[in-house]
Formats: sequence, structure tokens, C-alpha cells
Amino acid sequence: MNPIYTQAKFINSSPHLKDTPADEGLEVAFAGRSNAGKSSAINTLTRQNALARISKTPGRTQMLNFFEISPQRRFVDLPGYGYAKVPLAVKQKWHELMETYLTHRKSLCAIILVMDVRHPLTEFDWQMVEWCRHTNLPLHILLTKADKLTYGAAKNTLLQVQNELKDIHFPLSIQLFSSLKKTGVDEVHKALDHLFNLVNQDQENSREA
Ligand SMILES: Nc1nc2c(ncn2[C@@H]2O[C@H](COP(=O)(O)OP(=O)(O)OP(=O)(O)O)[C@@H](O)[C@H]2O)c(=O)[nH]1
Ligand SMILES: [Mg+2]
Repeated sequence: MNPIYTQAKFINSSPHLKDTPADEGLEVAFAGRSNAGKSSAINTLTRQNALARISKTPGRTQMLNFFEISPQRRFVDLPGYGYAKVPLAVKQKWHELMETYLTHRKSLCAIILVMDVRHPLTEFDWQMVEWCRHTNLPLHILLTKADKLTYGAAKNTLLQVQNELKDIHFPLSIQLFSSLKKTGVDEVHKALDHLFNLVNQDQENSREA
């Protein structure tokens, strides 16, 4: 594993694109339905229990939360979408924030789309897939909470989702994941190494070792 992920540090939270870290370097955004497990995935991937805030209450993350992985490389925990009980005004605000972020953020280099393995490909998930296809933004999908299903059932969902997305041609990969059981972590780190252009550096490191 590339050790940089465990060195992640919280930078700041912002309800708008002002007051965000300078739009330089590379940023990977974690998107997905409210309560899908985005913040938990960030904690699992960085091996830190309380880096991103987790909540049993859906809709908890309403801001853009930035984390520095290494200088010029960041994660962003995006507010979750699709929680029915959120008031309309909050939903509209969310829509504006997401649209502004996705349209204007130059350092955004990839989306990690987090979906509950039991409820994959909701309407908003499809919108995110379409957005990435439209803008050629690499997309890595985590089917998380895989611990909630038997291995066979989780694998079946993976195949189904792969099948549903098979005709979509742009950098796209899909995997099973569990923050509870810490499964699929190496696979995400490898995907991130590519997205963050760390592969060559990694090879250099192993040559030096
Ligand atoms: N069993 C299981 N529970 C999980 C997993 N990942 C997250 N959870 C639980 O799901 C709930 C929501 O997790 P969060 O990480 O806060 O979800 P989120 O996508 O960040 O939610 P919002 O911030 O509301 O958008 C919490 O109760 C977590 O403990 C997982 O892999 N397995
Ligand atoms: Mg969250």
C-alpha cells in the first residue's frame, strides 16, 4: 500500500466554493447517496477512525469537506444526495453546490461513486455516471456495505452493475467494498494510485527499496 493515504489530514469544510483549498493539483471526490458510506470509506482508506464524520442520521454531510493526502493531492467528501426527508430548500442548495463544484473545479480528476451494494444505481447515481461520461471524468464505483450480503449475493450485484454499465465507454471501474470488514481496500488504493498519477513514483520507490 502507498503510505501516503494514512497521512491524510483534514483541511476544511465549506458550504460553497469560496474558502476552499486552492484549485491546484489533483482532487478525487467521493460522491453518492446520503448514508451510502462515503465518509466511512474515506476513514477506512486512510486508516483513521474519525477523519471524516460518520453519522447514523442521513444527510449529515452538507458541506464540501477537504482532506490533504499529500501536497497537491486531496480527497473531497461531497454532501450525500437523495435523502427524502431533507427540506426542498436544502435539496436545491445541494444541487447548486454540486453543479458549481463539478463544473468549475479544475483540479477534480476523478469521482469515487459510493453506492450501497443493496441499492445500486439510483437515479442520482445514473446522473453522476452520465456526468462523468459526458465530461470524460474517470469514475471508480464502490459497492459498499458488502458485509451486509453473502459473498455470492454481493458478487452477483457486482456482475449486474458491471453488466448495466458495460456499454459505457470511458475510464470506469467497479468493485465491492466494506468499511466494516475493511475489504476491497487494496483495490481502491491501486485505483487511487492511478488516478493520482502515483504509479510511476511507486515504482521508483520499490526500485529504491
Ligand atoms: N455494515 C456496514 N455499515 C457501514 C459501512 N459503511 C458505512 N456504514 C454505516 O452507514 C452509516 C452511514 O455512513 P456514512 O459514512 O456516514 O455515510 P455517508 O455516505 O457519508 O452519509 P452522508 O454524510 O449522510 O451523505 C453509518 O451508520 C455507518 O456506520 C459498511 O461498509 N458496512
Ligand atoms: Mg458523510
